[in-house]
Amino acid sequence: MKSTKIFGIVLAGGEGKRLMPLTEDRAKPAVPFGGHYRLIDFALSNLTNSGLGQIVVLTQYKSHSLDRHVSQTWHVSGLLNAYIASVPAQQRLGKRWFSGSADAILQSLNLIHDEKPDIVVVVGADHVYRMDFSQMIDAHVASGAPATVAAIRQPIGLADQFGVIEVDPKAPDRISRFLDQPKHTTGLADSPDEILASMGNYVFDADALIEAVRADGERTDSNHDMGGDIIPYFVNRGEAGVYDLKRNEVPGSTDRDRYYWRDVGTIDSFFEAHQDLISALPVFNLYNQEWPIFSRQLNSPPAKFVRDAKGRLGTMIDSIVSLGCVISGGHIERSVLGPWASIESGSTVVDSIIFDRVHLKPGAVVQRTILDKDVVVEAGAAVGVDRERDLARGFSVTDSGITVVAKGVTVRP
Ligand code: ADQ
Repeated sequence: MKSTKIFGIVLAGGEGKRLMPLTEDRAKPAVPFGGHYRLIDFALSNLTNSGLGQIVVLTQYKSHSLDRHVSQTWHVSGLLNAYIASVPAQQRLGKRWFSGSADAILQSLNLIHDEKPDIVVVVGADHVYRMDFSQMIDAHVASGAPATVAAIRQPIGLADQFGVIEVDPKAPDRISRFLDQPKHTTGLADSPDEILASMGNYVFDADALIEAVRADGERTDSNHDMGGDIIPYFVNRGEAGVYDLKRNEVPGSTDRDRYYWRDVGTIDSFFEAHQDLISALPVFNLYNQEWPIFSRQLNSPPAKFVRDAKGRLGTMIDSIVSLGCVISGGHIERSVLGPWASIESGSTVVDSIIFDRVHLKPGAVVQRTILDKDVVVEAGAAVGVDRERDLARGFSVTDSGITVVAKGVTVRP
């Protein structure tokens, strides 16, 4: 019997405007997350743990650090023709960039033709979750639908951020209506405060996907988006199935994180997803060894907590600290530190997220703040404690009071 051949496409070309300034210099899937990960590691870990061997990452916007991360971290064995390849926009259909995620696939059809898969799995690159795609593929094949959309229940107040799925109660596995980021919608029959949201992950019969993106490419009234145009195309033909994440059993998951999925598209949701990592009983468990989240291997010494010259302790509680950090007489609380942070005497980091190589000089204070790579906080300087002052210094501050300091900036007293 011929085995089913599966090809994975990761859509990684989004700009991530709402994550500014973290996306000023990098594509959203390359934004650091949880210490030494990057957002794309979640999608790629899920796909590889699900057994996919041939995966392309379609990039476009400020893709340099993303390309470098994919090539340095995700080099898989060439045996059995397994690969994860980052593919930049190549202008194969004329001198234009991708106009949307469906156009990215249309312009990359040569990659599908090369492999001749039966099934194509298409996923976004900016969510934090665990999912076994092999189970979704089995459900897709069993349903007979040419397209299947992964879905999760979300609060109705967030409906305008998602593709919202409606099903006919008589055929609950088929999508009857799909509304892309609707302003108004009604809740689920069994739960009026919730909607069924598309996770932006899809399984297609390869020939049906090819036909759909080609037909979409001919249209002048399309934005050429997967969620906005391709999924409605299948729904209008009665050919779109839905797969609720609730059906997915990921090895090693607990009841707490079995149904965990976060779109980290805004600074607030990015911040909250970090809080989900660091409690004693984490809402999202990075330590599940049966379904590892892979990332780059740092060539670095371990983290170190030491007394400073005056005997003040270097301490940390409810936090994650990456390799290469040195905490000398400083205190870290409810925070996530990326690699090679240097936290000097008497400085404190509370409720914050710190990216690679940040340096806090003696007596610095960081609260409810995200510090991008290579930020230096000068001795005695404070950030995240006075909103007006942070705004006056050119930092971003969200409505909920999270300050973000861009890459390489020096914070002065
Ligand atoms: P959005 O995330 O708003 O909604 P979109 O901006 O198309 O949709 O991004 C989807 C993925 O495609 C992201 O990973 C992004 O990086 C990538 N992408 C965007 N433009 C691209 C381009 N030109 N080239 C390559 N890649 C590109 C989607 C779905 C919704 C669903 C939410 C879940 O459209 O239906 O509810 O995800 O968060």
